[in-house]
Amino acid sequence: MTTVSAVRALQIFDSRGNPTIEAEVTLSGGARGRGLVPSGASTGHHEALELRDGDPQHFRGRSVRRAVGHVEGEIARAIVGRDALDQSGIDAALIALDGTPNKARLGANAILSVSLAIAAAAAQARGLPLFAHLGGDGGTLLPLPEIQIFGGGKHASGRVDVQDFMVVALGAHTYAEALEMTFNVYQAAGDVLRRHSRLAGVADEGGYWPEFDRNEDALAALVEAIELAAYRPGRDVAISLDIAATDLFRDGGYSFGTERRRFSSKAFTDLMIGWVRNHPIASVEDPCAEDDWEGWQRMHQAIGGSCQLIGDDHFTTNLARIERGIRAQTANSVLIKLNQIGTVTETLAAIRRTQAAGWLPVISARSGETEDAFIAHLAVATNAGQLKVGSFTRGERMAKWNEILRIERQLGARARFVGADLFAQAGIVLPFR
Ligand code: 2PG
Ligand code: MG
Repeated sequence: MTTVSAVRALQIFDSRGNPTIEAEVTLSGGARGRGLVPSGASTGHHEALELRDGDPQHFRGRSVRRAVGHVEGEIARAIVGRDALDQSGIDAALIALDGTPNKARLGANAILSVSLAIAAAAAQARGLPLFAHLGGDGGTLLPLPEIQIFGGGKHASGRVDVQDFMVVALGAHTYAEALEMTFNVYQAAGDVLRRHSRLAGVADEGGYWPEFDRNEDALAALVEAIELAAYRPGRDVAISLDIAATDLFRDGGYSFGTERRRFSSKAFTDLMIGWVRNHPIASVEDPCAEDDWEGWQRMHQAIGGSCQLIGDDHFTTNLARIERGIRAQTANSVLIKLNQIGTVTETLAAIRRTQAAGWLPVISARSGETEDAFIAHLAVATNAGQLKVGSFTRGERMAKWNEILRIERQLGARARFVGADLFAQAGIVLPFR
């Protein structure tokens, strides 16, 4: 009943309109599952390879016909006849079939589409929602949302240098309350930008695209929005930043293009440490470039006990890099993105290792997303505790926030929400709480 009988693939389009891949797996009992693959813009160099055709005549080189061909050819031949309940066996077979360390031959997008589709088909065959299939009875924790209010960096033509200005509703007692608080701040932030004539548009993940001359002006505007929504900055609603500093790093130093400022690694970490100390910031992601290990250690020493410090490009959901970070104490949290590593099994291993170290996993979408809500299920299945999906607008973002509401209803009395207590559980004492 759960034997893979067919594997198909399709070139579809992501939230930026770029081609991406969808796989569909059919099982012998008739169950079906789909896997839709997202795509990043501010990508880390250690990510698994996203295979694109590179033909300038089609979609500016971005089509994924070869990846589709790999799924329907080699990959289908390798997994038809296998048991879809054996996710780790199938994922291991896909990794071995590819044969490269970064899935460069078949493409991590091709491999992930199938890995996701296998999980979805197996869940359907078992008659279980995806989170219950992936997490068993133990996955019951609803995530604290990290939601983007302003978008910058590569997602908004670099108009502000910092990529994501987000909020976390620390004062929320339920998931639904966290959404309502975020809605209020998002709406207020629009009012603030319009009032200051700083609204330039909407960035890739649905956050406002602000036109500021200094990055810290955006921080100030966000605090103003929190207050306008009648919340206490820090206590009720805190700030979460993704600096995406790999994109700011060139020739051994960091630069803020909008401010025409350049920094040594030491000067940039000092600036980041100052921001965290002087603003109600609960979480900061990639404040250092991916391989600036010393900068990361300096950051961790200075703020690791009082702020969530997330590695995204720094770790790329890669177990070896996470292990090295745990040994070197460079962070206290790992951003988890399925397509950085390329299979469900490796993603689950990265989450488990993060949790075993007493660190916090944050399950994340990409800037180029699809309508699929797999990551909402992944967050609950693994009790990750946090979910980052971009803003509180646009279908591809809302699909994930809404899916958590459905999961909450399915879980009924078993659903848990611990909200801001997560940080204390990981030994992070937010000074303003
Ligand atoms: C990130 C993500 C989401 P991208 O950097 O965390 O904001 O962006 O998918 O472009 O890497
Ligand atoms: Mg990031």
